[in-house]
Amino acid sequence: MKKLELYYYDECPYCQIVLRAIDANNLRNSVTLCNTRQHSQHREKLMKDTGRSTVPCLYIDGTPMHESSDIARWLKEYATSLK
Ligand SMILES: N[C@@H](CCC(=O)N[C@@H](CS)C(=O)NCC(=O)O)C(=O)O
Repeated sequence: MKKLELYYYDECPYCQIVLRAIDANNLRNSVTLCNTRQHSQHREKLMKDTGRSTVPCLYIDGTPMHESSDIARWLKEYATSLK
């Protein structure tokens, strides 16, 4: 199992795409949600690691991936590999 952490905030429509992909692929229990608006330490970590505060960002075993479409595609492939 990989360690998956999604940096996001609810008001971001691109984050909603990824949250829907998490639900559609039954991965809700596999992804830790890190809200960057509710917890400044998450935003600061994102800034430190990537140089920007852009969400969504999925950390896969500590490596950040941006772009909602790339993340949604990766989650679908990952979920398939778990079956
Ligand atoms: N092309 C990106 C767009 C992501 C994006 O524009 N996110 C906005 C929020 S909706 C953002 O993080 N803006 C900078 C910020 O809030 O600091 C994607 O599809 O993931």
